Amino acid sequence: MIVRHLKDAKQSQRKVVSPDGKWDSVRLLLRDDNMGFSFHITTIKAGEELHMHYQNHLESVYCISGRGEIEDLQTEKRHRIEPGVVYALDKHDKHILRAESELQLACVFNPPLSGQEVHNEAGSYELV
Ligand code: 9YT
Repeated sequence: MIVRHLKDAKQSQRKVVSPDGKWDSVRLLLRDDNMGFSFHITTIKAGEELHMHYQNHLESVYCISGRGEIEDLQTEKRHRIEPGVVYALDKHDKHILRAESELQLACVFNPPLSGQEVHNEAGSYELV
């Protein structure tokens, strides 16, 4: 069994800050944990806009707190993000995430991140 506390993970290398300072993420479960997915608590700063396209991963995101929107760049449809909403990028959907207030999100990646990934120019993570 694996048991961890967010407050301890925040004080460790599990916490990563994006190079542009727009978000940080505490990777509570990573590939080495052999769960078949990784699990992250991600915080996006108020007013930020992230362009992402996870070509190599499936991702599902649950909003714990904050308000924003996600825009599906294929359909141009915008969906409200607020506590209780989950979105799943089941088609490797190219999207923009906008944080109107600070967003706290629980994110799951399949395949799991190893912890070393950074976004490439396409807003994607390479497979490690
Ligand atoms: C909201 C979102 O796409 N989060 C991705 C996870 C986070 N950027 C991380 O841990 O790398």
